[in-house]
Amino acid sequence: MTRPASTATAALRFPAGFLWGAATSAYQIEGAVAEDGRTPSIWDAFCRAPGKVHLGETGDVAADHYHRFREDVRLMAGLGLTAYRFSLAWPRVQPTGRGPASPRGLDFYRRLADDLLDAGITPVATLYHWDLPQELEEDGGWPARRTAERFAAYAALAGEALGDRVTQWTTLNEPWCSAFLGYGSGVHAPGRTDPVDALRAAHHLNLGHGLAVSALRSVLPAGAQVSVSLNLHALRPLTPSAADRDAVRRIDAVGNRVFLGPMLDGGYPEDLLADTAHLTDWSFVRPGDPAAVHQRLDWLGVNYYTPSVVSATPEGAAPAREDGHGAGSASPWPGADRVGFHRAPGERTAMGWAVDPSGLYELLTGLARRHPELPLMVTENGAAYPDEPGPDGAVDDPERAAFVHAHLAALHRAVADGADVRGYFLWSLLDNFEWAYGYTKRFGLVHVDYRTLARTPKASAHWYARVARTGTLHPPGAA
Ligand code: IFM
Repeated sequence: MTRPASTATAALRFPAGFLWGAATSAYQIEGAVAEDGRTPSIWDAFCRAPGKVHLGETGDVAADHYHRFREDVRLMAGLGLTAYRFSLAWPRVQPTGRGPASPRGLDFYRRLADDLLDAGITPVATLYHWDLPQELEEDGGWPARRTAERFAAYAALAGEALGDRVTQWTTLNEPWCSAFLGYGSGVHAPGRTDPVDALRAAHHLNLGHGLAVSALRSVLPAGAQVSVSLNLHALRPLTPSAADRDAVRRIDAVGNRVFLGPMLDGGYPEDLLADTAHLTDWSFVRPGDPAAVHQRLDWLGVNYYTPSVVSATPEGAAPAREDGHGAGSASPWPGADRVGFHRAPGERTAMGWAVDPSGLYELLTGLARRHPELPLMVTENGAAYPDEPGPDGAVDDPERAAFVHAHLAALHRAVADGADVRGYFLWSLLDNFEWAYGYTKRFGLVHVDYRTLARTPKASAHWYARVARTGTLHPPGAA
């Protein structure tokens, strides 16, 4: 691709075969939490713990996708999507987290994949988007090594049952959130707050990923592709001082390289081990683990929303906590206690996150420089806004189209500058359950009325449909 003079006005053409997708996850949209043998996950339990989720809301019904998936696939086809990224609910597929698969659980995903394929939409399945079977949490959760081994067994069951239809797989979605929000700050399920448990969880997620890649490859047909989706942090120092640059290094270590190191380079970064040495000697990493984690990937999934601005905090002062990950009393950043987070400049979404597409460009081109052989996929990017239907029932969301346009232009620029990016998945297809925020944040291309469960594609969906159909990015509102 050639670099256009101005990405604000020019139409940008994307490579042939580029995947135009939208993404969701099981607990956020499916509902039907007690149907067809599904057992509770850590999120079912967390939602019921007082004060953890806005107004005590739950995923019990969510967008009722479990019963309405046919309508949702029709919506996707109408929007011209060529790919759909969804997650399998582990407690639906293997209800207790061990033993045989549930035929009824698997059938749901078989029917979904079949409908997608009939509509010409490539299914992209994620094995784990945060809904650990509660029984496995009661047996130690991710801080326990056996959870990684069980995850690999579940991956094999899922791959064996669905591999004839689903050829694109990712193991984990955003393991940083599972480890550090789930076991560090406790703002996500299961709500534990122990920095060592968070580091143990990070290692066992890495190990689970590596074992699951091997397990998937042993059951999937040749040509199937396996990957992982990481929410990488695009980091800026508050000032150019050495102390603030060291704050960036620390957050990069415990936010990014804690996964990139073992998954792509075969080991944990020395500086991360040093930063956390006062907490743990990392003896939970056994000989052989680095090789087990370090598996060839067919592509890497990158999830990006906003950059983080960090600084060193002087001794004795409380670090600023504008990290956009909820107001937990404990920190999700072990080994980086003296790092403060500041509001990034620029417009904000309803999450309070600054809109800054340059972070996406930096992540994609940085990965391409370090791993030139590894294709990339943007597996999540999007924005929440307070969208409501107008008197005519239409949902006008110009901010979302502008957000996506700007990020796709940044992606296009990254491709022009050498990044091998194969697709883009907008978060999210539907308005859905936004974890501790309950239903207060609407990320969907499609509005969901939570009273009637009626779906209404927003104006941004019609705009995105045109992008997907033409493979060309026009500014919103352009003729
Ligand atoms: O809704 C989440 C999703 O589950 C994981 N990535 C970020 C999204 C927006 O917060």
